[in-house]
Amino acid sequence: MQRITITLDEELLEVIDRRVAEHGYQGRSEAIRDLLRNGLLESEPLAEAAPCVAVVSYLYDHDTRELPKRLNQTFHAHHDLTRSTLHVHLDAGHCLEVSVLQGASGEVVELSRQLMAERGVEHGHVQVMPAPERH
Ligand code: NI
Repeated sequence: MQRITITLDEELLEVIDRRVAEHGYQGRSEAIRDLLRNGLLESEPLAEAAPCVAVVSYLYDHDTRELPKRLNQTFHAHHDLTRSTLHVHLDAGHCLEVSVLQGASGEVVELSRQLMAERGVEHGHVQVMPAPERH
């Protein structure tokens, strides 16, 4: 085990200290180690060809120019990867969508990035899980 020094702002330290107390950690080091492990695991990508399923969620402003149309076109262009999309009209102008994608990891990740990069799409999040091949 090695000891390192990191610099964090007060605000972040307060969040970490709350987490230490709430989760019953022995100290800050243990909590930070856990957070680092989770963060590093999450970013460990699957092989491009590996079959996966993904949950993509995002919020958008319905009135952003042509956005609903552009999203719809993107999904149709990749209908082979799209299993289902849940659309919630949050209020008069905002929509929340949750899409389930399935296919080769490389293509699924590419499509989810394309969706989240659309102008007007906010709070994009994607969770990729290994899955068996589609039958
Ligand atoms: Ni809507």
